Amino acid sequence: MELEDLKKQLAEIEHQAKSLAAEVTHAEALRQVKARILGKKGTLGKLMGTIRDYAPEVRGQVGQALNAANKSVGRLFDECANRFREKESAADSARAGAFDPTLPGDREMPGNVHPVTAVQWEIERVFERLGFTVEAGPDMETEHYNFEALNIPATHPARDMQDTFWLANDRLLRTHTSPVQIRTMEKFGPPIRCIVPGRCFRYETIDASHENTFHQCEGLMIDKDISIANLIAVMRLLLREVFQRDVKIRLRPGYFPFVEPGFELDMSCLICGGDGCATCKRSGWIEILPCGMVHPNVLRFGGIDPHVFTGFAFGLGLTRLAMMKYGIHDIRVMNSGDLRALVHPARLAGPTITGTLPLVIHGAETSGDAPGG
Ligand code: FA5
Repeated sequence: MELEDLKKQLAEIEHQAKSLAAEVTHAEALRQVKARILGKKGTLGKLMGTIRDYAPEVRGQVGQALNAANKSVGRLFDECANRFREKESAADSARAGAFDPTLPGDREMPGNVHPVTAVQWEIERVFERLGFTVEAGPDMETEHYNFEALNIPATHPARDMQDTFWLANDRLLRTHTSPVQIRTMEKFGPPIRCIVPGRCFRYETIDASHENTFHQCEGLMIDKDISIANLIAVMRLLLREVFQRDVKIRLRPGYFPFVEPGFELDMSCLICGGDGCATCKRSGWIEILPCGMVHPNVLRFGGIDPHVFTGFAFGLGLTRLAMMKYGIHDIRVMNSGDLRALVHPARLAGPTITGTLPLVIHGAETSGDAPGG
């Protein structure tokens, strides 16, 4: 085809495209028209492939003419498509109802501290008022601090009660916050009044009240003439301050190689009111505060003369305390990233516990009647 003929044909195609674009009423019809003209087998599409049939000296002009037509038709169809889109979104808005500026906007979910952190801060405040310092120790501990210096030698059966994750560098993930007792004795010497909130790890089966990663808060008071009466008074005060009321507790003998005598302090389960549930393993009691008088051997390991100084220590189950305080039925919620857990401190911040929130993981039922150890 001569160049002049080609130009005429292109003008016709553009004219045809204009009238077709003016006629189409919806997007699907536009798509078909577009295919008929710009598609590979369309009127213009076919011509686009003919450039190489022209003699080299006119190819430049042919290319220019074809490109100009292609651009102008493409722009025409794009404008048409935009019109359809605008029409559609206007129709959508009309369907959805008119915009009402008086409606409240989407509410952002406020951030909040984790329930364990909230309880930890509260405990820190209580103890700071009593003149205690807040200490910390490493999560990755040596066998010496975690066991040996706490009067638990390698052959001691008590090691079985706290199986843990042993690391390639001969260290272990600490099973409790008690190693920091020794570290603090070594660092400061007597008199000592400190608490140690922190993360602990145990290799154990997970259920409603047991996690492999949980928080404890150690407490240690060493001075002259410290007695069990001091221990019980401080424990009572702690629970009263945290729960803002007297909580039913029971003290029973408990064995820990690093205290003598040792006690288990249980509190009445606040999830079921003491009737028995999965969280308290149907016993009505939650084991929360093991404690006792620091064993003379432990004082010696810490470089303190047991003939001059005595002391008490406790290992509060911080995660379980947070569960009791905020009515969280299942410990697995705590490390799950379930944002509903973060609602608790804000919602229940107040002088009393007002009930429990429905945070139950299905299948959380556990067997066995013994109080959760
Ligand atoms: C100890 O860890 C002792 N170090 C506590 C202690 C310190 C006793 C000082 C005497 C003097 P126990 O293994 O019972 O003890 O753990 C203490 C608390 O941590 C428990 O009462 C419980 O509330 C919590 N706890 C223990 N294991 C878990 C677990 N797997 N998941 C969640 N909480 C746990």
